[in-house]
Amino acid sequence: MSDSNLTMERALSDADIAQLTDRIEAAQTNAKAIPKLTEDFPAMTLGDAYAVQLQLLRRWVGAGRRQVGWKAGLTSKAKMDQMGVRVPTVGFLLADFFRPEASVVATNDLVHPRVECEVAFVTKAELAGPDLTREQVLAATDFVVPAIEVIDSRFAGFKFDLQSVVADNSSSARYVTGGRARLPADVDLATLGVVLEKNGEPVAMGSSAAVAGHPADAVALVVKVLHEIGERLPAGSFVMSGGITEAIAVQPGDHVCARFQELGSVGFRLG
Ligand code: 0L1
Ligand code: MG
Repeated sequence: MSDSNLTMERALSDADIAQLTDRIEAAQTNAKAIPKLTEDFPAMTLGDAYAVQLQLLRRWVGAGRRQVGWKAGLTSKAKMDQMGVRVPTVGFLLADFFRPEASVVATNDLVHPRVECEVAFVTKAELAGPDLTREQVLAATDFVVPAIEVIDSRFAGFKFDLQSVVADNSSSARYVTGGRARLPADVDLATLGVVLEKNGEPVAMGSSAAVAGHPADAVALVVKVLHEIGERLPAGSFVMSGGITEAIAVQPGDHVCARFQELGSVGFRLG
């Protein structure tokens, strides 16, 4: 990807954006892998990718689905280096992406499910603008809660680039919350440890510091990207602040459990 593709300027026509939205919608709805979008649209920019993501959001909300918030994607340095970016991506979260703790999360409607541990924020005041501080985010936070995100890349063979991932709603698929909701002032969000177990064995571990240095800074970056695409974060939003651990591939029958310091644990089975 050249730097010119990283611009928020649009290069594609409205008809192209509609066609790409059709492709992503079909891939997500039918759990069918597709080639990365830049194969047919090499001029596609980051701005085009967000135009696709927002068109998908408008279509689904127009069809009666409910948005609950946003997520940060590609927050860890390792993922950013891999994709050649310095700013996380965002993806929207719908109420129907939620699955209850201790439930069986189906995989027959997913392509490449992987799980990662995240701290989720629930806000009590609107957040907007390009330069929010950690303190402003924390002041607008009602509570934090532990979560596991099930990400799903819809691209064949995991071959994608930044534009394709962003158009694919930053691989958003499912999320599960549980454990113990806490006030942000009552926990040290900077250094929360978490261990991810699969079938009773630890498979990944990390510290919340892996998420943009501090999960509240990751939320500030989400709001910055939202500002760039003409969106804001209303009070009452649910925000997933980004993967603390690497994403671990899962298959039917697996049981996963994330054990967070201070926030308790959250687990479920894959079906
Ligand atoms: O939540 C995320 O970090 C999104 C990652 C997007 C790329 C991938 O699917 O690995
Ligand atoms: Mg994530």
